Amino acid sequence: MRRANGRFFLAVLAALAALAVLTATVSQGQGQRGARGAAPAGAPGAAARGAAPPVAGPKPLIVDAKPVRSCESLATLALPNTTIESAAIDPNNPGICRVTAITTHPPAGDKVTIWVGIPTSNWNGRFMGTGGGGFSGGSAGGVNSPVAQGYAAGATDTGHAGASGNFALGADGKLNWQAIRDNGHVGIHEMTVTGKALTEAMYGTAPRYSYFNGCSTGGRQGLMEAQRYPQDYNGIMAGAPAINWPKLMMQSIWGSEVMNETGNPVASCKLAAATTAAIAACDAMDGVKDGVIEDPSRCTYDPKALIGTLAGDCGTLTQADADVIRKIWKGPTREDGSFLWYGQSMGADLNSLAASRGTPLKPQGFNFTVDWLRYWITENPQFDWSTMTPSMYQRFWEQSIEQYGIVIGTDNPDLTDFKSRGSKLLVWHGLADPLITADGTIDYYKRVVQRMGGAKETSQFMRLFLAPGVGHCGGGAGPAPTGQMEALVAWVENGNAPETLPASRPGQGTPRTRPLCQYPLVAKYKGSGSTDDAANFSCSTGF
Ligand SMILES: [Ca+2]
Repeated sequence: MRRANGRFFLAVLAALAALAVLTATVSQGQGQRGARGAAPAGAPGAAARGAAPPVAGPKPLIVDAKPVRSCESLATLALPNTTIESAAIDPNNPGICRVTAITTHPPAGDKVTIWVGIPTSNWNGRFMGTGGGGFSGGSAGGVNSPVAQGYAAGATDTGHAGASGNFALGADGKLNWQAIRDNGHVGIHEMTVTGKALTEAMYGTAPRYSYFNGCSTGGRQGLMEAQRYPQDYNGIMAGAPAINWPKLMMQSIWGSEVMNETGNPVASCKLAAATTAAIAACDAMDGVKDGVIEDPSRCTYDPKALIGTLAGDCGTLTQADADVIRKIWKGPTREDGSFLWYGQSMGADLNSLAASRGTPLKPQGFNFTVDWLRYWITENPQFDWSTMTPSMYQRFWEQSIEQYGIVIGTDNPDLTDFKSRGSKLLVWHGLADPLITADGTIDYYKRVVQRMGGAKETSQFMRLFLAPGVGHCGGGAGPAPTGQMEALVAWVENGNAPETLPASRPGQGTPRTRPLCQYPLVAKYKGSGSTDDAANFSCSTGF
């Protein structure tokens, strides 16, 4: 972000603010307050929408829980490789005991900051870990919403401040592998261990159940916990998970790379026109004309239909424009045209990743990928992504997976230990997500099903729910999930496995509601009654 201009920086700030809202939102299980097209702290166009009423937390597991020691006394607690920097009641909120701890891993000299919030009374007997967005591991404010619901909660910076990926390169110009590991998986685990220990010290009893709740990078962090530290959580909520990270980082610059290579930066209103046209062409395929493509994988719209038409102020769409748009939807390929990864789904805003700006128009590389190429791949902070040729792109793709797949890929389908502990995993993803395509999540889910003995076996501990028309972690034209955290708690503590997740989208007057069905089922209109009422839909194998 050091090359960012002022406007872009403001957009990043707006996205960060939206993420803060998002974290609170997801914690409350109120998808409708999600951020529209919000980046994992990066894309423009993020804005918080609406306001959700505060949600009551789950029923306390301990009646009238009382601390056995003062908040301040937690500062004297001895934890391995950990320094308690501060422990005090929040001066602005006497209901929260805030603890800041620093963990290090000798001899690395790294510094993982951990923020823990513990209710000063009426603790509900549970712990909740919270996640971050983009390269940001999390924020101190992430604990506020869960603490307000009675949870003890934790968050961490995963070893570095800020949202840039530049921490991967040390001051000596070499890769800082401890910082990379802290960000990849160690930080969240340390936060979990420390958070639980502090909670137990304050109340004299360990949390009965622990949950993780995150979206985007938070979703990745949740799945990493299930894969690598299955003992940490009883229930994990992973929204729009940024798994397959090394592929995702390279995929995110694919559209810009195509525009750059073909010398054809496609203007934003042309990209928007393509999305609008795809929605118009495929909206009714699901039986309900509502501005949402329920299953983008069945949409085969070809942008050649747009050639010669006018796209707002951007002029007439050309054959070359249609070729670029088709490649963005198709996704990254090798030089020989063979498959590397999934493209943007039809119905998702294409400008979040492949924006062109300026006069003359110039494709803008997605900022996380610009960081990725500079600090993680080329180890050259001056690297200019626009010098990348197709053969370099293919080589960087391979390097990305080879070098970082194990530490941050988060795509290991073996969840045997997680399953055998009786823990539960809820994953949801918006099908119009403009930053992380749901296809990557579906791909992972299918690999889990294959590894773990089939769909039925898998559904005992992991369920995937897709949200048609929903953007990144919320927003968009489709109803976003609500109450998913409550559903997870009911599954973990009472064995009530969710068949559907309720979803709602606030509009003029009555909100539009829909059931989100367990993948691969889809919500099919029964044929009568309001298409804005979830009661008129049922889960089906097809439309
Ligand atoms: Ca539709």
